[in-house]
Amino acid sequence: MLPDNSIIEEHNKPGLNEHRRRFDFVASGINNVPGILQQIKDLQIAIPSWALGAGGTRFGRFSYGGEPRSLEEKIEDIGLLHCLNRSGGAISLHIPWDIPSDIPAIKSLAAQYGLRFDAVNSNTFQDQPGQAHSYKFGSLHHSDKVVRQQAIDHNIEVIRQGMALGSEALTIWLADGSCFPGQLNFRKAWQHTYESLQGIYAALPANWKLYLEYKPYEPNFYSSSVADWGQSYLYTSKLGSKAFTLVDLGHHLPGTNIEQIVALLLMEGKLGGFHFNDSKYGDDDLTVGSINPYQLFLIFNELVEGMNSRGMNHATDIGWMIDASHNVKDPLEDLLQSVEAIKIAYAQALLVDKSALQQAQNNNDAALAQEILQAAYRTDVRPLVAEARLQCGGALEPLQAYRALNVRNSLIKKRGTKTTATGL
Ligand SMILES: [Mn+2]
Repeated sequence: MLPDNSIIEEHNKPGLNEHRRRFDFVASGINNVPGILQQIKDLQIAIPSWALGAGGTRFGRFSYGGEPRSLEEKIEDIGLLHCLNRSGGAISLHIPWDIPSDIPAIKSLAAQYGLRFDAVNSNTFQDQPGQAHSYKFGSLHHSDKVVRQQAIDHNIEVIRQGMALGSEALTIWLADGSCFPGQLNFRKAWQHTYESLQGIYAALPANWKLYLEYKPYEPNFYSSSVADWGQSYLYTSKLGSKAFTLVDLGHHLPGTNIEQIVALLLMEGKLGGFHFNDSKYGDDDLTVGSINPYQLFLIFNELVEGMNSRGMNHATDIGWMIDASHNVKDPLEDLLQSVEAIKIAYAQALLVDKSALQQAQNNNDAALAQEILQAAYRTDVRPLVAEARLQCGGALEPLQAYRALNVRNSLIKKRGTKTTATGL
């Protein structure tokens, strides 16, 4: 299924001269090009197993054909993306959608494609067939202890599955909340959620992290039991040193200053990971960088500055994941675009003249600070990202290569037009 390296090389050839011209131009204005290229290469983005099929809305779902029918085929798809862009070397699984039937076989398949297993995700926002108790009124925050215990046990089972695969983190997103005033006692809901999280936390292996994701609304529309970064931070700081807050970019109300949230969580050592996507209104799960690429850059600017100040490893000390859903695009094309947008924002953030910015800040020179940030943001770093990819054996233009190699058609031929991937 994977295109041979020589096929990618052949596809790259016609564009190499132009690439070289563009690369030399941008590189001539940058100090330490090899160091920057290495940092770009090292940043690997985990692809969610649930984003490989067509995403739906509550109104409908329009299949793309050739969607992966099994965990094996999801791994194949991510392997293919990684082969083209050399930047998606990890997979994030959702349990129970992706329970492996043969763990050694799945591990060896992933290794064959150069993929590792990033955070595993639990699911207490749906009822599964045969489940004893319903999550209709929540899971970890539920008023009934029996329901809470069922949700705790599920999360512990997800940890067990993840351990077998070599994952080292659990992501919890709770749909828990209420739709109407008076439905819930906020204090009790908080206490129940906290005690349930303690039960899960106690089952974490020593080298694991727990990521607690927040979201202001949906599916509940009056309150959410982990609604914002402050609430997540309250839980994770009480839980202990293995618990962190996860920032999903779409899980903020319009206009929220996400970069400031990121800076403060980093400062407190509580920023665990990201779910990248973009949004115009709410949890739209659009392609990363498609709506507000400047915000993405500003977030990465805080990340680079904050991680450097704490001596953190950019590639490994934060969980880099995409969480998106594709309604009108080929999901694989969308993921290639999303990964590219992340790498571009990261490369731009690496180019910010940090000492000049600090000086401008110390002098309260707002105009100069803006000039410095936008000088980096307006640099066309695409040749740097492409060069990093080329040096790793990837495609010069992954999306073009994907189309030229007719990947979707061959997937449809192999899997059929009516397949449906599990996911959102
Ligand atoms: Mn998410």
